[in-house]
Amino acid sequence: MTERPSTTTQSGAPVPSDEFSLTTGSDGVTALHDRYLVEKLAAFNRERVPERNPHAKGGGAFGTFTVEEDVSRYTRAAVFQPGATAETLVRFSTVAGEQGSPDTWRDVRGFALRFYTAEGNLDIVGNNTPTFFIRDAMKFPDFIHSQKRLGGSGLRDADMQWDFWTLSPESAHQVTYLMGDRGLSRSWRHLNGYGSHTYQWINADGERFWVKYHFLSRQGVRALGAEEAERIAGADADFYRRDLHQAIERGEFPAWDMYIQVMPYEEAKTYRLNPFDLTKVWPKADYPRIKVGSFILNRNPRNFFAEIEQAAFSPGNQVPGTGISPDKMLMARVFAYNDAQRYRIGANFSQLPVNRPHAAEVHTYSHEGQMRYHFAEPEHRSYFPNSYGPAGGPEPDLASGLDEAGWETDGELVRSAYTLRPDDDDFSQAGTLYRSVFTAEEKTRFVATLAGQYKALTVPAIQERFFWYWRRVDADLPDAIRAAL
Ligand code: HDE
Repeated sequence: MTERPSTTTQSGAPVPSDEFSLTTGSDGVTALHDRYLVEKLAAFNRERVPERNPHAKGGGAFGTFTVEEDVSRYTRAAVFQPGATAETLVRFSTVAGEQGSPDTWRDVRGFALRFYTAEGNLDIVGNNTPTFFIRDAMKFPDFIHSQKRLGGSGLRDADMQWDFWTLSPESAHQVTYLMGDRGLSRSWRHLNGYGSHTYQWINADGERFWVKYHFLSRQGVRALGAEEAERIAGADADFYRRDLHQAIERGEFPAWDMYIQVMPYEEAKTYRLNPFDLTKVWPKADYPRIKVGSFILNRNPRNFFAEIEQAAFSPGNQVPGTGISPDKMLMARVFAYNDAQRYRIGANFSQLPVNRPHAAEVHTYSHEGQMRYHFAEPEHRSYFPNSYGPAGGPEPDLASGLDEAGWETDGELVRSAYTLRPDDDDFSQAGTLYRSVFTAEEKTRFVATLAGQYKALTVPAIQERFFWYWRRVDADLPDAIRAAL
């Protein structure tokens, strides 16, 4: 039995007690200079960092990604070369609930995937749905506000949710996913992940391709029933977090197969749908999925707060051979995620072990700022250009890759919706999802869910628009919902 270490202050001095404050006599007054008492209480008051807003409630694990096919004709990214492997981290989450909220509330599930690659961290921060509710970032705060709590009562509100959705018809596709089985995943192991947006891959010859990322669960996609999910929400708010943690403890490592859809660069200009509109999918008949590799999750975090709560994913974390696209949501996310993390965690969040690249080195002229931990050698200059050669610091590598992803762009500055393409509309892909993808049982559950959602509405105008919205998805839905009511 090894000796237990002595408790110390945070500056290392051994402390005499973790039970008694320092007082004058046993019954006297507490001494303000009881540094250990003050330190313990002050640290306690500062334990919480602002939770993610949205995606506050989640969990995750580490694993390994392996390339199993040859997709080098589409990308030069080291992480996607034949036989390459990379450490990964995935954080799963819900969107609307706060940190203590039940895992099994109906919601979209976040699927934030990091590859710690030899060329820097690559983050694909997606959901378990291949689409999203809106297509312009300007509406994002409004969308999230409508899913959270009324300013007056502090209560969540069905009228508010459906007021926003029925006034934003572009949401229909994603809301159809949400009200279907994918809104009640059986666990984080039983859901697929999607990059959702269109991204870009660039090969060694500089040829560009548009791609969509798909991560298909090897455990299958399974759902909870609505009653079961509700019961679990009351019995165990951390049902998913516990499930993943215990599966990995048991050595039951969940795995996902990675596929991409590839659209040749030029085709994006004439494709019948706007290929950058996040509320749309690319029909697999047009762009079949191509297998890339797979990843498993085989290591639980050793410290949940340090490694999961402080994990800072960003769609802006791209590597040579990958990039973003002119998707109005994606371009805004490149700014927003690190902005949120500078606020939530601090200016040097990327220096934390979970956010620091594992396989790539960091050489930068950024320095100082709160909690700076890694620093350059003394002879390293804090400015560039400088005349001190290698010891003076790094120099940019023009052919490196940060700017290679790109596209032609020009035009008058305007605020407007995307230009509509021949097959662009807000409802037809939602109708296809309902009619052709949902099984008969899923359709029945879906209609029952909509009936339940309708019952919670109290404002006539919103009740009316609710039926208008679902009629546009499928003409039979209003009668089916009424029959279920
Ligand atoms: Fe997020 N999103 N988001 N989001 N999102 C955040 O990042 C944001 C969007 C998603 O497990 C925040 O560090 C904007 C789409 C996931 O750490 C924040 C817009 C998709 C997670 C943020 C979007 C997502 C987040 C909250 C509109 C799927 C959890 C704190 C342009 C394709 C990541 C933070 C994790 C988290 C901003 C839209 C998924 C506030 C501005 C679309 C999975 O930065």
